[in-house]
Amino acid sequence: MTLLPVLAAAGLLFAADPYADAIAPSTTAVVQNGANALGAPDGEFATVSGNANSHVVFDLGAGEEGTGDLLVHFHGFDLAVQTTVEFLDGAGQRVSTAPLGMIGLGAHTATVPNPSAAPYRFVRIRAGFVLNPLQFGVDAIQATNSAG
Ligand SMILES: [Ca+2]
Ligand SMILES: [Ca+2]
Repeated sequence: MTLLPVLAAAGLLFAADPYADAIAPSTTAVVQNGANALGAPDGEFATVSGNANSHVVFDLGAGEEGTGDLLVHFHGFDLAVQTTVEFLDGAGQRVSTAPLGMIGLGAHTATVPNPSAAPYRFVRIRAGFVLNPLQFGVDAIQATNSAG
């Protein structure tokens, strides 16, 4: 561990971890075992459920904004759940939107192609269709920090 300060000083470490730290209070969906969606993937997942007007908002952390594509480590209960991901900045303003199809039962990782290089702190996942309820598990939310 003594190498870490040296690596950080050399700019070789990310200043912050790329995972969600919290579920934001603006979440309207029902989230059970929410802590399981935070931090690095570990096989333990939170369950998100709600109607087509509900959404869940993940907070990557203050000063831990992500960039680039997003990885959603999910646990599918339905064969396919179509959702929309909105990337929000630290002020809650939307910087981009992308579709997220969570395909397959059980544990999978989906890549959400983020069309913007703007940093984002919050990730809002909402139902992709008017009549499509939200029902999925989340193991972890991870920014790839691939842009910029
Ligand atoms: Ca974080
Ligand atoms: Ca987890």
